[in-house]
Amino acid sequence: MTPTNPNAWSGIIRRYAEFLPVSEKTPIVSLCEGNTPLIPAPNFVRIIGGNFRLFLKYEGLNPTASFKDRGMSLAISKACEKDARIVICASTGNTSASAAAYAARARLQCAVLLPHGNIAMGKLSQAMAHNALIIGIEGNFDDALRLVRELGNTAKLEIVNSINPVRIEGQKTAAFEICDQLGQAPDFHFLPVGNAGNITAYWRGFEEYHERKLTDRRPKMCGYQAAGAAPIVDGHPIENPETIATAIRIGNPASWQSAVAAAEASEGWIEKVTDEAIENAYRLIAHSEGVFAEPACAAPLAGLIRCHEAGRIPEASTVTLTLTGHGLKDCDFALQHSESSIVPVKPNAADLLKALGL
Ligand code: AN7
Repeated sequence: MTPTNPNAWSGIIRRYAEFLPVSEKTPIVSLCEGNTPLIPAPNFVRIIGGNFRLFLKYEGLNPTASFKDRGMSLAISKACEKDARIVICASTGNTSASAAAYAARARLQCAVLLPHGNIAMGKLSQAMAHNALIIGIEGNFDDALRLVRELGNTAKLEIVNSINPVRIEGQKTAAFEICDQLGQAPDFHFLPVGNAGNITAYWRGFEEYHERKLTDRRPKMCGYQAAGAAPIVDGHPIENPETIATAIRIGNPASWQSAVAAAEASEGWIEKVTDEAIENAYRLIAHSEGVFAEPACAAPLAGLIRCHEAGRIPEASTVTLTLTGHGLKDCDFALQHSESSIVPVKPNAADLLKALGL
Protein backbone atom coordinates (compact mmCIF):
# COMPACT_ATOMS: atom_id res chain seq x y z
CA MET A 1 0.00 0.00 0.00
CA THR A 2 1.48 3.34 -1.03
CA PRO A 3 0.07 6.86 -0.61
CA THR A 4 -2.38 7.75 -3.34
CA ASN A 5 -0.33 10.74 -4.46
CA PRO A 6 2.33 9.14 -6.68
CA ASN A 7 4.76 11.93 -5.80
CA ALA A 8 4.66 11.12 -2.08
CA TRP A 9 7.89 9.62 -0.82
CA SER A 10 7.57 5.89 -0.21
CA GLY A 11 11.10 4.67 0.46
CA ILE A 12 14.33 3.95 -1.39
CA ILE A 13 13.25 0.77 -3.17
CA ARG A 14 10.28 2.35 -4.90
CA ARG A 15 12.25 5.48 -5.78
CA TYR A 16 15.37 3.75 -7.11
CA ALA A 17 14.04 0.31 -8.15
CA GLU A 18 15.75 0.43 -11.55
CA PHE A 19 19.14 0.48 -9.80
CA LEU A 20 18.35 -2.27 -7.29
CA PRO A 21 18.13 -6.08 -7.38
CA VAL A 22 14.35 -6.21 -7.08
CA SER A 23 11.59 -7.57 -9.29
CA GLU A 24 7.80 -7.47 -9.36
CA LYS A 25 7.89 -10.45 -7.01
CA THR A 26 9.93 -8.76 -4.30
CA PRO A 27 7.71 -7.89 -1.33
CA ILE A 28 8.79 -4.37 -0.41
CA VAL A 29 9.40 -3.85 3.30
CA SER A 30 9.76 -0.13 3.88
CA LEU A 31 9.39 2.44 6.62
CA CYS A 32 9.71 5.23 4.04
CA GLU A 33 13.45 5.47 4.66
CA GLY A 34 15.68 7.78 2.62
CA ASN A 35 14.92 11.24 1.22
CA THR A 36 17.01 12.70 4.05
CA PRO A 37 17.93 16.39 3.87
CA LEU A 38 21.20 17.74 2.53
CA ILE A 39 21.77 20.60 4.95
CA PRO A 40 24.16 23.47 4.12
CA ALA A 41 26.67 24.11 6.92
CA PRO A 42 28.02 27.65 6.30
CA ASN A 43 28.62 28.47 9.98
CA PHE A 44 30.86 25.47 10.47
CA VAL A 45 32.88 26.38 7.38
CA ARG A 46 33.20 30.01 8.45
CA ILE A 47 34.35 29.08 11.96
CA ILE A 48 37.10 26.81 10.64
CA GLY A 49 38.12 29.57 8.21
CA GLY A 50 37.18 27.70 5.04
CA ASN A 51 36.10 28.97 1.67
CA PHE A 52 34.20 26.00 0.31
CA ARG A 53 30.60 24.77 0.30
CA LEU A 54 29.73 22.08 2.84
CA PHE A 55 26.51 20.05 2.85
CA LEU A 56 25.57 17.54 5.52
CA LYS A 57 23.66 14.43 4.45
CA TYR A 58 21.71 14.02 7.67
CA GLU A 59 21.03 10.30 7.85
CA GLY A 60 19.92 10.62 11.45
CA LEU A 61 16.50 11.52 10.01
CA ASN A 62 15.85 8.00 8.77
CA PRO A 63 13.08 5.96 10.48
CA THR A 64 15.43 4.36 13.03
CA ALA A 65 17.71 7.42 13.04
CA SER A 66 20.66 6.03 11.09
CA PHE A 67 21.79 5.31 7.51
CA LYS A 68 21.35 1.59 8.11
CA ASP A 69 17.66 1.76 7.16
CA ARG A 70 18.47 2.03 3.46
CA GLY A 71 20.29 -1.28 3.26
CA MET A 72 17.96 -2.87 5.78
CA SER A 73 14.84 -2.11 3.76
CA LEU A 74 16.34 -4.07 0.87
CA ALA A 75 17.88 -6.83 3.02
CA ILE A 76 14.61 -7.54 4.83
CA SER A 77 12.65 -7.37 1.58
CA LYS A 78 14.98 -9.97 0.03
CA ALA A 79 14.81 -12.12 3.18
CA CYS A 80 11.01 -12.16 2.81
CA GLU A 81 11.27 -12.99 -0.88
CA LYS A 82 13.40 -16.01 0.08
CA ASP A 83 10.99 -17.02 2.84
CA ALA A 84 13.56 -16.69 5.62
CA ARG A 85 12.20 -17.01 9.13
CA ILE A 86 14.92 -15.44 11.24
CA VAL A 87 17.26 -12.59 10.43
CA ILE A 88 20.48 -12.17 12.37
CA CYS A 89 23.24 -9.58 12.62
CA ALA A 90 26.26 -8.56 14.67
CA SER A 91 26.23 -4.87 15.47
CA THR A 92 27.83 -1.95 17.23
CA GLY A 93 24.22 -0.78 17.64
CA ASN A 94 22.70 0.89 14.62
CA THR A 95 22.44 -2.21 12.44
CA SER A 96 20.66 -4.01 15.26
CA ALA A 97 18.21 -1.13 15.77
CA SER A 98 17.39 -1.10 12.08
CA ALA A 99 17.19 -4.89 11.71
CA ALA A 100 14.88 -5.10 14.72
CA ALA A 101 12.52 -2.46 13.31
CA TYR A 102 12.34 -3.81 9.75
CA ALA A 103 12.02 -7.39 10.99
CA ALA A 104 9.11 -6.33 13.21
CA ARG A 105 7.43 -4.73 10.22
CA ALA A 106 7.95 -7.88 8.14
CA ARG A 107 6.79 -10.10 11.03
CA LEU A 108 10.16 -11.90 11.03
CA GLN A 109 12.11 -12.97 14.08
CA CYS A 110 15.28 -11.00 14.65
CA ALA A 111 18.39 -11.89 16.65
CA VAL A 112 21.12 -9.33 17.29
CA LEU A 113 24.61 -9.99 18.64
CA LEU A 114 25.97 -7.00 20.52
CA PRO A 115 29.35 -6.40 22.15
CA HIS A 116 28.40 -6.53 25.81
CA GLY A 117 28.61 -3.12 27.53
CA ASN A 118 29.79 -1.21 24.48
CA ILE A 119 26.63 -0.06 22.81
CA ALA A 120 24.90 3.28 23.11
CA MET A 121 21.67 3.16 25.11
CA GLY A 122 19.48 4.68 22.40
CA LYS A 123 20.40 1.84 20.05
CA LEU A 124 19.90 -0.87 22.64
CA SER A 125 16.52 0.57 23.57
CA GLN A 126 15.45 0.34 19.92
CA ALA A 127 16.33 -3.36 19.66
CA MET A 128 14.38 -3.90 22.89
CA ALA A 129 11.39 -1.84 21.77
CA HIS A 130 11.06 -3.90 18.60
CA ASN A 131 11.34 -7.13 20.57
CA ALA A 132 14.51 -8.57 19.04
CA LEU A 133 16.32 -11.45 20.70
CA ILE A 134 19.30 -9.61 22.15
CA ILE A 135 22.48 -11.59 22.64
CA GLY A 136 25.28 -9.90 24.58
CA ILE A 137 28.61 -11.30 23.36
CA GLU A 138 31.43 -11.25 25.86
CA GLY A 139 33.75 -9.82 23.27
CA ASN A 140 33.79 -7.03 20.71
CA PHE A 141 32.01 -6.44 17.40
CA ASP A 142 34.61 -8.42 15.46
CA ASP A 143 33.97 -11.48 17.67
CA ALA A 144 30.23 -11.09 17.09
CA LEU A 145 30.61 -10.83 13.31
CA ARG A 146 32.93 -13.86 13.25
CA LEU A 147 30.22 -15.87 15.04
CA VAL A 148 27.55 -14.75 12.58
CA ARG A 149 29.80 -15.76 9.69
CA GLU A 150 30.32 -19.18 11.28
CA LEU A 151 26.58 -19.76 11.35
CA GLY A 152 26.27 -18.83 7.67
CA ASN A 153 23.06 -18.40 5.72
CA THR A 154 20.66 -21.31 5.84
CA ALA A 155 17.22 -21.76 4.37
CA LYS A 156 15.57 -20.23 7.41
CA LEU A 157 18.31 -17.89 8.68
CA GLU A 158 19.36 -14.78 6.78
CA ILE A 159 22.38 -12.66 7.73
CA VAL A 160 21.64 -8.95 7.41
CA ASN A 161 25.11 -7.59 8.09
CA SER A 162 26.79 -5.83 5.18
CA ILE A 163 28.50 -9.12 4.25
CA ASN A 164 25.07 -9.58 2.69
CA PRO A 165 25.61 -7.74 -0.62
CA VAL A 166 22.09 -6.34 -0.83
CA ARG A 167 22.82 -4.13 2.19
CA ILE A 168 25.44 -2.27 0.16
CA GLU A 169 23.03 -2.02 -2.77
CA GLY A 170 20.43 -0.31 -0.61
CA GLN A 171 22.93 2.05 0.97
CA LYS A 172 24.21 3.34 -2.37
CA THR A 173 20.91 5.21 -2.76
CA ALA A 174 22.28 7.89 -0.40
CA ALA A 175 24.83 8.81 -3.08
CA PHE A 176 22.03 8.97 -5.67
CA GLU A 177 20.09 11.33 -3.42
CA ILE A 178 23.08 13.61 -2.93
CA CYS A 179 23.50 13.93 -6.71
CA ASP A 180 19.77 14.49 -7.17
CA GLN A 181 19.74 17.13 -4.42
CA LEU A 182 22.87 18.97 -5.56
CA GLY A 183 22.10 18.62 -9.23
CA GLN A 184 25.63 17.22 -9.68
CA ALA A 185 28.17 15.08 -7.81
CA PRO A 186 30.29 16.84 -5.15
CA ASP A 187 34.06 17.29 -5.41
CA PHE A 188 34.70 15.52 -2.10
CA HIS A 189 32.59 13.15 -0.03
CA PHE A 190 33.52 12.66 3.64
CA LEU A 191 32.17 9.87 5.86
CA PRO A 192 33.09 7.71 8.86
CA VAL A 193 34.49 4.22 8.27
CA GLY A 194 33.81 1.27 10.57
CA ASN A 195 32.99 -2.01 8.90
CA ALA A 196 33.58 -0.11 5.64
CA GLY A 197 30.30 -1.00 3.96
CA ASN A 198 29.07 2.56 3.59
CA ILE A 199 32.13 3.97 1.82
CA THR A 200 31.87 1.01 -0.55
CA ALA A 201 28.18 1.72 -1.10
CA TYR A 202 28.56 5.47 -1.71
CA TRP A 203 31.32 4.92 -4.23
CA ARG A 204 29.19 2.41 -6.10
CA GLY A 205 26.32 4.91 -6.11
CA PHE A 206 28.46 7.77 -7.41
CA GLU A 207 29.96 5.47 -10.05
CA GLU A 208 26.61 4.20 -11.27
CA TYR A 209 25.19 7.71 -11.65
CA HIS A 210 28.33 8.71 -13.54
CA GLU A 211 28.16 5.65 -15.81
CA ARG A 212 24.57 6.49 -16.64
CA LYS A 213 25.66 10.06 -17.42
CA LEU A 214 23.44 11.45 -14.68
CA THR A 215 26.52 13.29 -13.34
CA ASP A 216 29.65 14.55 -15.03
CA ARG A 217 32.14 13.77 -12.24
CA ARG A 218 32.80 11.52 -9.27
CA PRO A 219 33.90 12.81 -5.86
CA LYS A 220 37.07 11.94 -4.03
CA MET A 221 36.02 9.53 -1.28
CA CYS A 222 37.43 10.61 2.09
CA GLY A 223 36.92 8.05 4.86
CA TYR A 224 37.77 8.48 8.54
CA GLN A 225 38.50 5.90 11.20
CA ALA A 226 39.09 6.57 14.90
CA ALA A 227 42.78 6.42 15.82
CA GLY A 228 42.32 3.51 18.26
CA ALA A 229 40.26 1.55 15.74
CA ALA A 230 42.00 2.22 12.43
CA PRO A 231 42.89 -1.14 10.88
CA ILE A 232 42.72 0.12 7.30
CA VAL A 233 44.99 3.10 8.00
CA ASP A 234 47.40 1.08 10.14
CA GLY A 235 47.45 -1.74 7.60
CA HIS A 236 46.53 -4.63 9.90
CA PRO A 237 43.55 -5.85 11.97
CA ILE A 238 43.33 -4.34 15.46
CA GLU A 239 42.65 -6.96 18.11
CA ASN A 240 41.31 -4.61 20.78
CA PRO A 241 39.93 -1.54 19.04
CA GLU A 242 39.17 1.39 21.33
CA THR A 243 37.39 4.68 20.69
CA ILE A 244 34.72 6.86 22.26
CA ALA A 245 32.85 6.53 18.95
CA THR A 246 31.42 3.08 19.73
CA ALA A 247 29.67 2.83 16.34
CA ILE A 248 33.05 2.53 14.60
CA ARG A 249 34.85 0.50 17.27
CA ILE A 250 35.74 -2.16 14.71
CA GLY A 251 39.13 -3.86 14.29
CA ASN A 252 38.66 -6.04 11.21
CA PRO A 253 36.24 -4.49 8.72
CA ALA A 254 34.28 -6.80 6.41
CA SER A 255 34.52 -4.49 3.39
CA TRP A 256 38.21 -3.62 3.87
CA GLN A 257 39.29 -4.30 0.26
CA SER A 258 36.43 -2.50 -1.41
CA ALA A 259 36.93 0.52 0.87
CA VAL A 260 40.58 0.77 -0.13
CA ALA A 261 39.55 0.33 -3.77
CA ALA A 262 37.01 3.17 -3.46
CA ALA A 263 39.56 5.53 -1.94
CA GLU A 264 42.13 4.68 -4.62
CA ALA A 265 39.84 4.74 -7.64
CA SER A 266 38.40 8.10 -6.56
CA GLU A 267 41.83 9.58 -5.73
CA GLY A 268 40.60 10.05 -2.19
CA TRP A 269 41.91 8.63 1.07
CA ILE A 270 41.16 6.81 4.32
CA GLU A 271 42.73 8.42 7.38
CA LYS A 272 42.37 8.41 11.15
CA VAL A 273 41.54 11.08 13.74
CA THR A 274 42.02 11.07 17.51
CA ASP A 275 39.19 10.74 20.01
CA GLU A 276 39.99 14.28 21.16
CA ALA A 277 39.49 15.64 17.64
CA ILE A 278 36.26 13.65 17.38
CA GLU A 279 35.00 15.18 20.62
CA ASN A 280 35.79 18.72 19.50
CA ALA A 281 34.15 18.30 16.10
CA TYR A 282 31.12 16.68 17.78
CA ARG A 283 30.59 19.82 19.85
CA LEU A 284 31.34 22.24 17.03
CA ILE A 285 28.74 20.93 14.62
CA ALA A 286 26.04 20.89 17.30
CA HIS A 287 26.95 24.37 18.57
CA SER A 288 27.37 26.02 15.18
CA GLU A 289 24.69 24.45 13.00
CA GLY A 290 22.00 23.09 15.32
CA VAL A 291 22.60 19.65 13.88
CA PHE A 292 22.90 16.84 16.41
CA ALA A 293 24.83 13.78 15.28
CA GLU A 294 26.31 10.83 17.14
CA PRO A 295 30.06 10.71 17.91
CA ALA A 296 31.10 8.52 14.92
CA CYS A 297 29.84 11.29 12.58
CA ALA A 298 32.36 13.67 14.08
CA ALA A 299 35.27 11.61 12.72
CA PRO A 300 34.88 12.91 9.15
CA LEU A 301 34.16 16.40 10.50
CA ALA A 302 37.46 16.30 12.38
CA GLY A 303 39.10 15.00 9.23
CA LEU A 304 37.63 17.84 7.19
CA ILE A 305 38.95 20.44 9.64
CA ARG A 306 42.43 18.94 9.36
CA CYS A 307 42.27 18.73 5.56
CA HIS A 308 41.24 22.36 5.36
CA GLU A 309 44.11 23.42 7.63
CA ALA A 310 46.53 21.48 5.42
CA GLY A 311 45.21 23.29 2.32
CA ARG A 312 43.78 20.13 0.77
CA ILE A 313 40.31 21.54 0.06
CA PRO A 314 40.56 24.01 -2.84
CA GLU A 315 38.51 27.21 -2.67
CA ALA A 316 34.94 26.94 -3.94
CA SER A 317 34.95 23.14 -3.72
CA THR A 318 31.67 21.39 -3.03
CA VAL A 319 32.03 19.04 -0.10
CA THR A 320 29.36 16.62 1.12
CA LEU A 321 29.63 14.78 4.42
CA THR A 322 27.44 12.02 5.80
CA LEU A 323 26.19 12.33 9.35
CA THR A 324 25.39 8.65 9.69
CA GLY A 325 23.38 8.63 12.93
CA HIS A 326 21.31 10.95 15.13
CA GLY A 327 22.82 12.49 18.26
CA LEU A 328 19.97 11.14 20.39
CA LYS A 329 21.30 7.62 19.79
CA ASP A 330 23.94 8.29 22.42
CA CYS A 331 22.48 10.60 25.07
CA ASP A 332 25.02 9.47 27.68
CA PHE A 333 27.82 10.77 25.49
CA ALA A 334 26.04 14.06 24.91
CA LEU A 335 25.50 14.58 28.62
CA GLN A 336 29.04 13.62 29.57
CA HIS A 337 30.78 15.70 26.93
CA SER A 338 28.71 18.86 27.09
CA GLU A 339 30.10 22.15 28.32
CA SER A 340 26.65 23.12 29.45
CA SER A 341 24.99 22.25 32.75
CA ILE A 342 21.70 22.81 34.53
CA VAL A 343 21.60 26.15 36.36
CA PRO A 344 19.37 25.87 39.45
CA VAL A 345 17.10 28.89 39.92
CA LYS A 346 14.57 29.64 42.67
CA PRO A 347 11.10 30.15 41.16
CA ASN A 348 11.10 33.98 41.11
CA ALA A 349 11.69 36.50 38.33
CA ALA A 350 14.56 38.32 40.05
CA ASP A 351 16.65 35.17 40.37
CA LEU A 352 15.77 34.17 36.82
CA LEU A 353 16.92 37.55 35.45
CA LYS A 354 20.15 37.18 37.39
CA ALA A 355 20.73 33.72 35.90
CA LEU A 356 20.10 35.20 32.42
CA GLY A 357 22.71 37.88 33.12
CA LEU A 358 20.15 40.65 32.67
C1 AN7 B 1 26.66 5.98 13.11
O1 AN7 B 1 25.69 -0.87 13.50
O2 AN7 B 1 28.77 -1.36 12.08
O3 AN7 B 1 31.76 1.68 7.67
O4 AN7 B 1 26.91 -2.65 13.49
O5 AN7 B 1 26.62 3.16 13.23
O6 AN7 B 1 29.48 1.06 6.87
O7 AN7 B 1 30.39 0.09 8.97
C2 AN7 B 1 27.68 0.71 12.46
C3 AN7 B 1 28.51 1.49 11.75
C4 AN7 B 1 29.32 4.95 10.83
C5 AN7 B 1 30.31 2.87 10.04
N1 AN7 B 1 28.48 5.69 11.56
O8 AN7 B 1 29.74 2.47 8.82
C6 AN7 B 1 26.74 -1.45 13.21
C7 AN7 B 1 27.81 -0.73 12.53
C8 AN7 B 1 27.58 5.10 12.35
C9 AN7 B 1 27.53 3.71 12.44
C10 AN7 B 1 29.33 3.59 10.88
C11 AN7 B 1 28.43 2.93 11.69
P1 AN7 B 1 30.39 1.27 8.02
